Amino acid sequence: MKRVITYGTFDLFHEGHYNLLKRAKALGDYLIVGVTTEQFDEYRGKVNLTDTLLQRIEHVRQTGFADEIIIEDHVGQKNEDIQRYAIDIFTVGSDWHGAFDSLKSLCEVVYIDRTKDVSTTMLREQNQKIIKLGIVGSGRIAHRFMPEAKRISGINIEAVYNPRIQSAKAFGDAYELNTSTDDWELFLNKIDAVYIASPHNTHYDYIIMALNAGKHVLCEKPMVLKKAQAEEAFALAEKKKLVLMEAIKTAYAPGFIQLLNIANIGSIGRIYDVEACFTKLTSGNVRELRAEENGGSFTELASYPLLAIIKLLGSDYKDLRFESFTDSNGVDIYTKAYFKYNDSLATVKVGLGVKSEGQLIISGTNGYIIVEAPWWKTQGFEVRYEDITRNEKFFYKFLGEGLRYGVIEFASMINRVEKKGYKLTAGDSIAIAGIMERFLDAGRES
Ligand code: C2G
Repeated sequence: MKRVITYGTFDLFHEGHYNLLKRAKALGDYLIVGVTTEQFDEYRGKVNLTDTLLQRIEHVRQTGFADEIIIEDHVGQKNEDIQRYAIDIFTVGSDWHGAFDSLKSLCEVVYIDRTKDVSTTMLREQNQKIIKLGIVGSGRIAHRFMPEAKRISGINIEAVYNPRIQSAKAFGDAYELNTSTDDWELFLNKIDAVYIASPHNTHYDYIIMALNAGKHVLCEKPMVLKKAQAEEAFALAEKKKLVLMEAIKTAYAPGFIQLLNIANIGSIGRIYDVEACFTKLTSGNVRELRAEENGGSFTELASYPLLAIIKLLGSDYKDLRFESFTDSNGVDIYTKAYFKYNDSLATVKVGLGVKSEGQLIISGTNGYIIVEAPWWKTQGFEVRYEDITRNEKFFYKFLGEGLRYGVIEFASMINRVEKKGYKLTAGDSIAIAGIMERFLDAGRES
């Protein structure tokens, strides 16, 4: 009996997949089909799947060609499966020609001719409207955004807007965008959604103008520096049935979401304390250090620690105070914020002129969770107990700069009827804006 194995995502199951399975089955007597998990596809750089794993498995099952269906969830698994299932032939479509030659030491490797003119990407484009995205601002963060956002299916970056036309043109040329402009109306006419990557003092006006023009908005952090502005912006988005999302990348990263899950199921008991630190050494005449642009370590960096605190403890704190050291321009270069809740404490530590260990520690009655620096790019964490033999480490993928996770969420929210997510809610962003406002007010009073 000849045993054959093949693998795939089989998203938006189509004729190409059907032909491949039919021909794979014809190569032998028994066919095993490995269907990839979303996590494994994300690891391979395939994001934005349409069908769930169970739907994809069901489509493979319905062809009647698979004698057995397995799940592929990690790199190197093919090597293991071929031995475990005593496979004679490994097969895959010719788009992979040569890619699996290393398996030839274990079994025969056959590349089956791919069916022409049909692919999941083509079908996705027919089914779903591609979101045309425009970028406001063409500075550092916009440059970091581009290589990440370009990988996301379902989104096409169309245009860049900057009131300084030279800067817009240089950016548009570098990334071959269709439109580079200093004309706001022209810019809006080309797009469905905007990513606001301009200095923070300009965010509010752009958000309101974009929402009023019917565009979805993804805005860099800190979204706004006043609670009332955040409330107004989210109310407007809701009224207009548009997505408004703050781009705090950590909130959308798989490792951070899993950290919240593990903390919230009581792994470490009741949470008594959250300590989060983020520092970055910056100098010179840069926006981050300019008083007139609301620079400083708190506005620049505290979004991340505040995210962790609000997600873990909520926003119903009873007391909040700040201690800062400022430079000669009155800009804070080192700040600590102390939160007191009814039954827990939290501390933020941020620095633009002071360097420290960028870790997150969540302390509970049974143990604590430590997320090593840089915790905001959550690649893993450890749950530690009094009895160290129970300690457990968790690892996750955090690809590139991690900006892609926010973009993926943004795209999928736009495609959802109910324009609401849970990873970073309007309430979370409003609470963060409220804390930023209190910090700036405290500075003015002192
Ligand atoms: N395929 C095909 N003809 C098409 C499209 C796809 O023959 N027009 C084949 C692919 O070559 C692959 C299978 O159908 O063998 C599944 O394709 P995908 O769902 O795109 O999965 P893929 O990313 O190719 O997974 O571990 C996963 C495997 O390595 C391949």
